Amino acid sequence: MTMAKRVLVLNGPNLNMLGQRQPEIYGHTTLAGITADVEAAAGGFGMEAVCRQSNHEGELVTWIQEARGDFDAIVINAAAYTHTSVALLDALTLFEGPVVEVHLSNIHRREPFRHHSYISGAALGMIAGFGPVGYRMALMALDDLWRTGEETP
Ligand code: CA2
Repeated sequence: MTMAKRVLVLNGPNLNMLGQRQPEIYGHTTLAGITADVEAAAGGFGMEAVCRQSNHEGELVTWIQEARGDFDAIVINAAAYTHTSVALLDALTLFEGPVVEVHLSNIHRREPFRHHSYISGAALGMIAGFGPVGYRMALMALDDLWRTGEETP
């Protein structure tokens, strides 16, 4: 029997506030709701998802470093660190498996400072603008990648 692929799902600063503020941008779903949905969806794909959130850049960097050899892929919504963090880019670049970047909102419809992502340079692809379902879409992309072995250039 093949081992279930292990996916580390990381959420960055302030995403623990989901569902409590700015529902017009981020919706009514809480982080606990997203986590439950991701874990269930991962099970459906025969994967195991481990979800973590931190408000601290260094903690996210450490978790990415520790993921090497332990996880097969990383799904990450780095939140505001998306637009500032070379440290996260470097850590994700060192990770040997696929990285999928997720954003709840369409960052390209928002303020210009949100249009640039440092971490996209380490990601296979980015999903933005579809709210919480974006995490499930990321798992679907990984499932397809692992079943076909095909990466889009
Ligand atoms: O759209 C996304 O997922 C973002 O990564 C969310 C970040 C933002 O800085 C990025 O530009 C796009 C912000 C997360 C803040 O989460 C909140 C949750 C509830 C209330 C207020 C903020």
